[in-house]
Amino acid sequence: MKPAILGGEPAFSKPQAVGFPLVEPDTRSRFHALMDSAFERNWLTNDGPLVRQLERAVAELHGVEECVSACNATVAQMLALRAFELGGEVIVPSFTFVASVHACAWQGLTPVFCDIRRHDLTIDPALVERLISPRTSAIVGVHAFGNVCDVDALEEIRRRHGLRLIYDAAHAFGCSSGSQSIGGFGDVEFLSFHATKFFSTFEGGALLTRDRHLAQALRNLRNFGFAGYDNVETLGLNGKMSEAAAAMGLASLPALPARRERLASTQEAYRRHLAGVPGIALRPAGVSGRSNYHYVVVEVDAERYGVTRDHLVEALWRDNVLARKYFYPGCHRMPYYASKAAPGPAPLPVTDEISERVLCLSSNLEDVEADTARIAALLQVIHERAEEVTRLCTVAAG
Ligand code: T4K
Repeated sequence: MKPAILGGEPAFSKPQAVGFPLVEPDTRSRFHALMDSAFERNWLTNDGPLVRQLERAVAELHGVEECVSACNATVAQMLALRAFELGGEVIVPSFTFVASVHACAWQGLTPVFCDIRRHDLTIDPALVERLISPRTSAIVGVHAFGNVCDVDALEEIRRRHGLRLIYDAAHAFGCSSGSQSIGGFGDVEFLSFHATKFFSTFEGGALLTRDRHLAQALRNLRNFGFAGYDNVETLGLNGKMSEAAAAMGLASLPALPARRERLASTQEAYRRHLAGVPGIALRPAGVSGRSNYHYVVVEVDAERYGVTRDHLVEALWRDNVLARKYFYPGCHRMPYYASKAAPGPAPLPVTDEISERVLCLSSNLEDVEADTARIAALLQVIHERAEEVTRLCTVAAG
């Protein structure tokens, strides 16, 4: 096999994207039937019957009393922050998708960046403790790639300091800490149902909580602040989910057990095939407990591999393997946040190191065994021809 960057034919004729939507043929036909029912009812949004049905199903699946759907996870997080009327500073990991931080900043809160733990890439409770100041009002933990945060340690910190604790569970649909499902940790957790996620409603998200009063406040906030007809009690916005989005979610639910199994065997196939490639390590899924196996996260040790992570990503794209650098750079290095930090970005050594080393590969492959073998073979050849690959990447960049 000759990598495309060295003049070979691309290893894949079609792009292999990290975010390929997971849509089985049965899911499609169920979706069409549910959409027909919505058209027959002539009820398309505003807390419709499909939305309510989906909320009940997602709550049940996660073992919590309340699920409040939203138009996406970013808005869901904003609703949670607004419901608690937070001010001041929020402690948040820098190693996350920027939405987790933007949602705080949109609410006028100051994000205080915290480093992560190397073994599971989630916020480090020992460091959270050191960042707490009189201005701190909340902690946002992110269940990165489905690894659930150290919920016990964070709960203990929150109690002792009287803070709000919110979990970004965008990656963690159906995941658990030990045997306990996500959904009931902290004050509230929110999911993303974006098209690229394990469970999708095209765009969408949801807030999970055990607190009925909080759930009612969130429902009012997502509907412009209305508490009944003509009665606006709070500063709300439009965060509603449509019936089309809910139809997609309901259509997907029966497919989830098989989808999860398929993703688990995809991870296993990657693990087998990548095992012999020097300097390449598949990060374990489900460090905290049950995983949905959606993100295939690879760590590149550039010294052993011979090619940097960035050059590897560049080479892979030429072969139609559309690897993504989730999450690079750390949010504290993004110009918008770095320029605000005084006297400069906080030192976050683990975030800096990990964000230079990780990449994600597609988990939605047509032929799991053959495709993972081909991707591993490609990584092996790139390693063997490291010098040439690096030279060509450098020339292209210069
Ligand atoms: N917190 C965390 C930890 C998150 O990861 C996210 C979002 C959020 C909060 C916020 O959730 P939402 O507000 O979005 O519900 C994507 C997604 O847009 C974003 O939802 C996701 N995390 C993030 C990790 O990835 P991009 O801009 O990197 O993805 P994009 O659009 O380039 O798609 C990735 C790949 O997927 C593309 O190469 C092509 C493929 N793709 C994508 C779509 C949308 C398809 O094949 N079909 C498609 O329909 O952000």
